[in-house]
Amino acid sequence: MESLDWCLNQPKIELHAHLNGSVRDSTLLELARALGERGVIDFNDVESVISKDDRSLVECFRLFDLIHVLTTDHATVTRITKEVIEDFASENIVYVELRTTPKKNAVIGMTKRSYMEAVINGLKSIDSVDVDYIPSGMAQQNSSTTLTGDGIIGMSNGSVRKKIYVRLLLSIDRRETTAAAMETVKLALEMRDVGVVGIDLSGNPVIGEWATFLPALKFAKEQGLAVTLHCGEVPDRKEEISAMLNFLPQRIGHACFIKGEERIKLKSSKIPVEICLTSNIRTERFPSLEYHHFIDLYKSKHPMVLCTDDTGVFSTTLSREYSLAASAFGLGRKEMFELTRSATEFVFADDGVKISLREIFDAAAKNFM
Ligand code: 6MZ
Repeated sequence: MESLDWCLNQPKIELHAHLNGSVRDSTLLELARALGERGVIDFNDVESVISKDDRSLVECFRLFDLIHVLTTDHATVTRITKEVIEDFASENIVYVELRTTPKKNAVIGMTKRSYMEAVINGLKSIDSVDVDYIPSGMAQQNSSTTLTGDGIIGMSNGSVRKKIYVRLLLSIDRRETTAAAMETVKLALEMRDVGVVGIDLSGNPVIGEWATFLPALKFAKEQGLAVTLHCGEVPDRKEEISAMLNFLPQRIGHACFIKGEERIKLKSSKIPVEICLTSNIRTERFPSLEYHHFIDLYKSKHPMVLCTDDTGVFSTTLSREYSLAASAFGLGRKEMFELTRSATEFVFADDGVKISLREIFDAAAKNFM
């Protein structure tokens, strides 16, 4: 296995990370204990669910419902956003697209907008690293900083701080109606000035119909938002996969069960694929990595990037995903560096960010290849 340390140190790009799936276990347990003490939940039941290591896709979605009970209030959403971004920055992720499903909860006065404002407050509250989430042209330039090549900022006072670019994707949950999906897209459009760059379609892949989400996704595309779709996550979805590929999203996630004609269509479309190895193995999409479609896509030079999906739920990190790919598919350092660097070309942020990311990887190349 390529040393985890090396994978930890190389600059990385994360494009498929769900906020509530990336919460630290320690935070979930703390929140569960507090709700247990108030008699809202039975802590012992919840503790065993959170601490369990491998879970089927069905169990996984039950866990998400439980996590949402624990996290869905404004202060907690702010807290988990802060922690998740700090965790990503600590493993030298220089650019992350964090996705989350805006939620409503009338009892506590939460609207989709106030949920997202809580996320933004989380980004604002981070002081251990520089967080760039405001798109170019709207950012306050900090003239006292210079790039040193690995996502690290050299300050004029001599101290060294990390910098992470954060952009947000709003997720439509497959349980939602057309109207709810449209509300999410409209919110995304209103929040472009605070770093929202696109829309994701996710949620339990055996629920919901493509036709329900299509009007909102079309509208998003027409309005210039980028779209990524969870596509081919479960078997026997030929029609849906075909319709999704015809839609020409800017990226797709998973793509585990794209076979035959659709596989050919995917390859000729060059739509980049977000690959989540541990998630796919834990949810039993493949018996082992040997059967994973990573290697087929990689050998045919299809655009792709390694991602975590849910670092909390699947107990992984992006560094670990690179280390796994190295050992399972024989990637060397140069290949891993190039794999993450190539994602620069399909991030949803504007060209200014792409130029900065290219500079970061160019400067880091001498140390990592
Ligand atoms: C499909 C997934 C997912 O949005 O509440 N989510 N959807 N497949 C997956 N692979 C296992 N992992 C996470 O984060 C949690 C939500 O993200 C989606 C699900 O809708 C889950 O409820 P947010 O921050």
